[in-house]
Amino acid sequence: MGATVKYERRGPIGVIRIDNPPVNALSHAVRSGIMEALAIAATDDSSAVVLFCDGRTFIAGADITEFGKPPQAPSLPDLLLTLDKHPKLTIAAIHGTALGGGFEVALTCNYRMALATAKVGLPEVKLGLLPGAGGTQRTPRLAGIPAAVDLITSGNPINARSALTLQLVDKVVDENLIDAAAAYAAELVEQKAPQRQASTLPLSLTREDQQLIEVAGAKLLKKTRGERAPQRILDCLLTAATQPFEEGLKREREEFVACLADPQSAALRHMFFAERAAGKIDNLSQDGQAISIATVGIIGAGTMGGGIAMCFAQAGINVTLIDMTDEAVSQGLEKIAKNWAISVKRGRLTAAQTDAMMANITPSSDLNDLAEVDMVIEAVFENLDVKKEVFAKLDGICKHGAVLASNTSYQSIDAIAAATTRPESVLGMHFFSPANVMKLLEVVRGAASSDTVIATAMAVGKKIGKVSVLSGMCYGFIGNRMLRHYGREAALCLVEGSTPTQIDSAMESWGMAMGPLAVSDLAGLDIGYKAREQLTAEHKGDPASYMVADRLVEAGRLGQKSGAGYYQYDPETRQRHEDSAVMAIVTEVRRELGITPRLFEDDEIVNRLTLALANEGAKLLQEGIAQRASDIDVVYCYGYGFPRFKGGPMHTIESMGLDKAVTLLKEFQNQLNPEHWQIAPLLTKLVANGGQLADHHGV
Ligand code: 3H9
Repeated sequence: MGATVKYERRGPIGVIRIDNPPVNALSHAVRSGIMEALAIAATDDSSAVVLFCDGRTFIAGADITEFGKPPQAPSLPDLLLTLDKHPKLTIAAIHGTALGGGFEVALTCNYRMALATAKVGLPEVKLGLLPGAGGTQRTPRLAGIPAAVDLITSGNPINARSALTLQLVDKVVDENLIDAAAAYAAELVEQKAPQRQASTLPLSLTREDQQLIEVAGAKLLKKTRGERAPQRILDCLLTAATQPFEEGLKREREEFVACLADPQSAALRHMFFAERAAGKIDNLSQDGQAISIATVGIIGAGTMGGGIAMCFAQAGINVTLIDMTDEAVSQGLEKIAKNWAISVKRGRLTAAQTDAMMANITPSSDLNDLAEVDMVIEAVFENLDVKKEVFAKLDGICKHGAVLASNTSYQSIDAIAAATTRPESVLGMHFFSPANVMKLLEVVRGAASSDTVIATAMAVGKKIGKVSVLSGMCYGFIGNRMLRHYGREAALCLVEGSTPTQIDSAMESWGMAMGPLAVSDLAGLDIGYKAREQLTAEHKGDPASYMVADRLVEAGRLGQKSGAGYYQYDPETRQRHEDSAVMAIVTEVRRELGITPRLFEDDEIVNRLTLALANEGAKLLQEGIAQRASDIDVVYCYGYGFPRFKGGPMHTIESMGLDKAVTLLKEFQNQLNPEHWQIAPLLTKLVANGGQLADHHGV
């Protein structure tokens, strides 16, 4: 039967035991092994069969690495057909996470027992897929349409007790799962319990269910911004409620195959592996072991420092939150309390939980209180001299071995480290605003940063729920360095003839969470303005790319906070509206620059903005600033609202074809400012060699 599946006996009960680390995915070997074991159990003298997994979890789904490869029999649907019609009573014994195809195996068994700590779910939608082995047909038959809509369109797992309430699980135990499952099987045999098949349970469509599906469809359309899998799931659920089981299975199969062939699923599967790869650091030396972090000092109790403090306190790590004065730090604490109170109001946290989290934060206005902390994160004003001063002080205060991190967005980690006598302990930890919400953390390696501090920052990032990406040192690190090129092209499209509405709508229809000019308004146009004031003319770049923004600020239009920026904002709803005053400024700038406005196609806007990002991304990869192309995709999807179903800027050009991307870049180079469109040599090299970005390692 192979190494991954064994069939054994516990007295009268047959046990199919799966052992395919790390997550018991349903690889070809596992499917074949279960098929063989079912055949033996069908003819031996066992009275019932228990399906059980070794290791940390029940089956966590189909083997995602097999998607896109030639199919190998038995397929999961064929295996489940055999399981459904098995002559013996079948029981799934669930621990860890029964997900996707794994949960579909369990749903096909006659009964399900779970450990209280287990979770079950159908997360396929997060991979641009739908449950393709009966999940959309069996779930509503067991739990009803409303629960099935929720479970399958959200993809979020539920715990064992909720699954029990929904009748997706029949029994929950606290310990000794395999013993309890064998005893449960014996008891069911003793009671002559029927071989209950979810496939034979009745289901009909009530008016309420129909309405619910319609409302869910409309909501999802808005929320998922063009993702196709959620709508396909609703279609399958509708079929489940209106057609016989076999018809439903047929429909589900068709929709699953369509999803699998859809580029959205390829992008989402790329992101699944990209997120996991991002946490791995290439070439880490032997001594690069993460140290344990129990206490953290955060300097700066403003929006950023406060948000970072929340992340640590939520993860149960003690925080000393510092600001210049007691008053400033209490204001920071008040804001944190307010944010958590909103979460309590929305039912996401309990008051007891927020009390405990608040108790993890100790306020202080004395840097000396950081003498014993394991890690310090500085989040003060974005000014190199101020940061250097803080680090010089920390050098005299903090214990040996403490990790000293700066939350800078742009400043040189090397210059900051040079202010201390221990540059090996210094690195960048760049959080994104609002830090308690945004999942991205850029871990920035300075020239002297030790492998230990890098490994520690990556590990602590995971602990506080961030997706951490390693970046080398350059101005703006990975994300903001690329963003300059994206922002430049948005501004240039505007002066060349487009409008704020066309630019933002083009990018939003393509899938961005928010268009670039609306994002600038949200962040505050004064921020870029002040940053430019500190730059030389050369660093500021092409004046055409910031003249409109400068004039908006000078006219008092700072963005949403002043009620107007690239748009006029409704004070009540914050809805944006076009404003003729903005177009008057744009017209004036066009005249000064001698530009005759031309008509824009949305495609040009999308191509210019995404290729500007990807071209700079390729340069970062070539310079070794990013470890791998997929890390850049993680940065963009988690830090900049890039749609996951497009897979990030690097996946976007990889999937359009690097040759086509280079052809477009050459066109831009010929038609637009060639200085802006210097093609990354890595891209031309890969096109010449027929190579892929995914194969190139930046370090
Ligand atoms: C499906 O089932 C379709 C069916 O309906 C229909 C079929 C016809 N396959 O996340 P971790 C790897 S679609 C292959 O770090 P954790 C993962 O890449 C599937 N590999 O651990 C990583 O590898 P590495 C529906 C997989 O403890 C390692 O395992 N199921 C799979 O934080 C550890 O993973 C899902 O979408 C897989 N299915 O979390 C569940 N899963 O060490 C996807 C994991 O080389 N999985 N790997 O980087 C998960 O959500 C999490 O992995 C899980 C564990 C919660 C299980």
